[in-house]
Amino acid sequence: MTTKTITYTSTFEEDVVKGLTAFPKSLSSKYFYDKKGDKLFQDIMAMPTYYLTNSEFEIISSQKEAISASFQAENGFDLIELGAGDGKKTKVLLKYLAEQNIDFSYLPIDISQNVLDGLKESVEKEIPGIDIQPQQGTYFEVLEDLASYNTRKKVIMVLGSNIGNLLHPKAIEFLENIQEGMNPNDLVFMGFDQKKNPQTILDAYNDKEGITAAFNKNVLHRINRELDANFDVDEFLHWEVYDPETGTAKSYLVSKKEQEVRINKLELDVNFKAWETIHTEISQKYDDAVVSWLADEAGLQIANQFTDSKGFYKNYLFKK
Ligand code: AVJ
Repeated sequence: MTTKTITYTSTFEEDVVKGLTAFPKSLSSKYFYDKKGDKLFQDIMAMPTYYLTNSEFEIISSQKEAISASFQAENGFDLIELGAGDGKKTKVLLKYLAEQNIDFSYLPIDISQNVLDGLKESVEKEIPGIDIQPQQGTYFEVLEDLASYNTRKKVIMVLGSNIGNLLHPKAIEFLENIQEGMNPNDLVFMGFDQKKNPQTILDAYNDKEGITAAFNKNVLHRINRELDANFDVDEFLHWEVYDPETGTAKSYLVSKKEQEVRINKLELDVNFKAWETIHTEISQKYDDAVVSWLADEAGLQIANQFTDSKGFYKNYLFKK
């Protein structure tokens, strides 16, 4: 018998093989974000039904004074943002800090140099004189680096309820990793989408325009493009469920029929039974009890919290 061995040249390839040969099948939501996916996520953030953006924008806009006051330190501070994106919400805070002549530097961290270049340009244009020092790399590489050479107070900021893509054990690991890079006076400022009317949550992930469906299905287009595959994307259905007991929203792609997909670059044939699923994303919703449990497990404490007028969303401030 001869066995052909193919060497996977990226973790994307490895993860696709693992996810599509497992039962049940899954693909990680981190692979949503190629150029097309980034654009679709921007479109999602602009939809009124995707309330998370407006809620967090409201919190930052209406409570910037109190938020800034909690960040301040005698020798100033470094505001380190993980996963900065287009910075729409962050800029409100940056503008306020700059207007108040508060001593701080802004260090956005992103894996994409492209994103960082665009952000730097727009921040410098809108907030002249700001000290912005983009750091390219994964969160942990950069946080480790900063912990080793940085002495002034750090405020680590993660907006957008991005932590919600992680199951609780991974979320604890993420918080713990951040905690390990913190000095005693450092803070974490992080957004957590809250449990609410389940219908509101379903509507946020199941818009009639089909933008979220396109975002979810983009991972199949991406496999087609990058791995020379032949997914018939229209033969998959975007399906969202929300469990109000656990607070977990889950996204699936459901095969509408029995079908076979060829992924040439991986020399892989994938069979789908009719109505077989690919799990693609979790978007966890929280309450105070769960957040304080996560914090406790990670060696952090809730120092303060800020919420919007509807109580849809909270930004927590954690200390060590
Ligand atoms: C960027 C992970 C916070 O889960 O709400 C939006 C991504 N997925 N619509 C979320 C997303 C579907 C979003 N996060």
